Amino acid sequence: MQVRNHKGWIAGRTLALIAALALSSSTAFADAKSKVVILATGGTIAGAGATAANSATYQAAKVPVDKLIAGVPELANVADVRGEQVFQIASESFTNEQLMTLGKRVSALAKQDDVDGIVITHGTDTLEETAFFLNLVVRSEKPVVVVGSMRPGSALSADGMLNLYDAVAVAAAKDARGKGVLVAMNDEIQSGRDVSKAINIRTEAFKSPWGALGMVVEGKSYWFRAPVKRHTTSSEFDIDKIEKLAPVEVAYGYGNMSDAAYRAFDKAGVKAVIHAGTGNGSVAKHIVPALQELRGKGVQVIRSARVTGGGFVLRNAEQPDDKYDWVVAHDLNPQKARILAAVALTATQDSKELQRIFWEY
Ligand code: DAS
Repeated sequence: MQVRNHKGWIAGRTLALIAALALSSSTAFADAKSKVVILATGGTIAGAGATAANSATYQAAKVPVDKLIAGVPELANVADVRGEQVFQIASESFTNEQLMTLGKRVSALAKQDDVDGIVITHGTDTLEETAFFLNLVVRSEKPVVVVGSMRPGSALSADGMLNLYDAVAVAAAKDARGKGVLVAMNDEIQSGRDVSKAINIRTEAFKSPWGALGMVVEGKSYWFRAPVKRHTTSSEFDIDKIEKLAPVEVAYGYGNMSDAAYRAFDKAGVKAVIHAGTGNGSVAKHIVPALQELRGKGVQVIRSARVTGGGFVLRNAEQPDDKYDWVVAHDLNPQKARILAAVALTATQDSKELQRIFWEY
C-alpha cells in the first residue's frame, strides 16, 4: 500500500511537473511577441490642430514616429515595435519616386528574419494608392498594414491611436499573412486593392465596394473573406526589379468635356491615359479623335469610370474597345487604374497583355 501510494505520489508530481513545463514554455512562446516595424510617412495621423475642437482644421505631417509610438504605450502589449521615419509629408504630395522609395524599404524589411510584420502610417488622401501599389510589387507573405486617421491626435475623439493599435495588432497576427496588403481603419480590415477613401471628413471614410475582409477588435483580428485577385507573392511584378514607374495621367469625364487635357498629356509624354468616364466609362464622341491620335502614337487608353462603389467597366459595351484597341480598368477606380498601369507598363507595352493584367490584379 505504502509503495503504491509512494509510486502514485511520484506519478502525480511528474504529471504536475510536465504541466508546469508545458505552461511555462507556452507562456514563454506567447511572450515571444511578433516584431513589427512602423514606417511613418506623415499625414493626419501625424497631424496637430490648434485646439482639441479642430477635428478637420489642422496641419498634417507634424508628429514624428517615436512620438506616435510613445502616444500608444499599449502597442507593447501586442507586438515588439520599432519605428522609422521614411517621409513626413501630406500624402496628396506623394510622387512616384516616393512610392518607389517606400516600396523598396518595405521589401527590404520583409526579407529580414527579425521582422514579422510592417505598418505604414500614411495620409488618408492617397493611402489607397500606396496600399494598392505595395499589394502589386512587394513579394512577401508577411502582413503589411497601411493606416491613417481622419482626425489629428490633438482632436477630441481622435481616431489615430486606436487605428495605429489595430494596425499593429493585425501586422502581428499570423492569420493576417498571405492576405495581401491590408488597410486598418475604423475597426475594419480592408483589402489594399479594394479600399478607397469614400468620404472626406468622417472616421468611417474608407470603404471597399466588395466589403471589408474583416474586423479588428481589442487587438484581435476577425476574418470574413480573403482576396481573390493576384497580389504580393502571386504577383508577376517585383519592386526590386522596377527602376521607375511609367508616367500615367487621369482625365475626368463630364458633359461638355474638351480634349485639352489629353492634348496636354500627349505633350507631357505619358505612356497611358486613364479616362475617368461618365457611367460605364463612357467617352464623348468628340473626345475619341484625340484618344485615337494618342493610341496611334503608342499611348495606352484605359477606360475607368467616375462612377465607383460596386460595379465595373464592361469591355465592348457602349464603347468599341476592340475596334479602338482600348483597355478597360474593370472595377478599379481611376486612381487605382493609374497605379496598375504605371506598374504594368514597366513590363509590357502590349494592350492585350495590359488587359489581361487588369483582369487579374
Ligand atoms: N492631407 C491628408 C493626407 O496627408 C491628411 C490626411 O487625411 O491624412 O493625406
